[in-house]
Amino acid sequence: MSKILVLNGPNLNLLGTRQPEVYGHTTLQTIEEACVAHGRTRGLEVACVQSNHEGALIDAIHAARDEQAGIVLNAGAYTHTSIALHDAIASVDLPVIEVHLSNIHAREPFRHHSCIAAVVIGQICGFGAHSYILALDALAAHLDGEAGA
Ligand code: CA2
Repeated sequence: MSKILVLNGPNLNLLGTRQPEVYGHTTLQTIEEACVAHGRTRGLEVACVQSNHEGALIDAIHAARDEQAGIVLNAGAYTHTSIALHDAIASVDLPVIEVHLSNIHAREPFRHHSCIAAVVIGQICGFGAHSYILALDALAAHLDGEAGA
């Protein structure tokens, strides 16, 4: 079983409590449980980490180098600001899939740019909690060596 890290950034611990019109009603715990369960069906052992701190996210990416075969990352607002996260992803030889609940390209202009897009294998956004499931499927296909995945 390949091990996968599902890593969530700032404020995502508040999911389901505020702004449901943007981020839905599903809590992070429910999303994480769904990732673990869906991962099993794809032969993936999913571990989940959330932090509100940029450095802790970078530490988690570094630690994944020795532990995991890939990362599903929702970097939250750090997506749009963090060159440090870009560099952390570039420094580990792991496939990373960028996910967002919302369609960042249909929102405010400051959300249109992703600092990490150039160093991930792909971006999935706009499907709510299902974005994570789609990302796990994409990562499973990538790890299975499927063409284009
Ligand atoms: O759509 C996404 O998944 C985002 O990564 C979410 C980030 C946002 O800054 C990105 O542009 C897009 C924000 C997460 C904030 O989550 C909240 C959850 C509940 C209440 C308030 C914020």
